[in-house]
Amino acid sequence: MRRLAECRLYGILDLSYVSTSEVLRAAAELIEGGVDLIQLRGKQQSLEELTGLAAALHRLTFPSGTPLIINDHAEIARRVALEGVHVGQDDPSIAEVRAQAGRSIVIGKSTHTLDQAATALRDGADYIGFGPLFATPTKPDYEPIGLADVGAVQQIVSIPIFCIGGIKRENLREIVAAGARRVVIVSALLNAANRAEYAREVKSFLTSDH
Ligand code: 3NM
Repeated sequence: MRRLAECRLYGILDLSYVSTSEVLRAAAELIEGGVDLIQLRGKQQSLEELTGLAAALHRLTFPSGTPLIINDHAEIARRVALEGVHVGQDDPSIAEVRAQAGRSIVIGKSTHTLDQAATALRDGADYIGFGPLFATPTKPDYEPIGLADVGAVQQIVSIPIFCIGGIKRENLREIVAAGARRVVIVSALLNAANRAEYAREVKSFLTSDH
């Protein structure tokens, strides 16, 4: 299984962009394009439906060595042998998620300020999301934080930091120039005409010298 430290491009299978019947195909395309880490995110689906999807996805991600993370539901980590759980600021604490999963898993936390990033590190997160850098249709009610703290967060947090929010091929250069090493891309990747090619280009940019 790929270690978090090696992960640079994180793709989220957000069920508001891919239908449940398309999600396995989308996952295969992301894996083909070299996405390092995959999350399943479904805000409208039931626990039962997400459990079934997570199990099917895991049969695809596991052999490829790609960690599979479930958004929000530690309960699903009890039922399916996926690799981790991602939680937001209003969700149960990292300690509660670890206890609920009942086994060793990766836990990621969404953070939106330097203070929240430092707190997530102290609380035992394995990685953080940091954003939204730009306005995003995926979380339209979130105020973008811009690039000002992208360099600073790398100085205060020793775990992997995945910048998120409005990231696409066109603005990758400025994000990397601001100090980002890792990114999450949701809509730009899922809406791409060729997802594997899109992922490959982003990954190649992230892993080349600048
Ligand atoms: N979390 P897109 S921003 C799911 O800042 C999510 O915590 C965010 O989607 C955060 O790549 C975001 O389509 C949406 O902008 C990212």
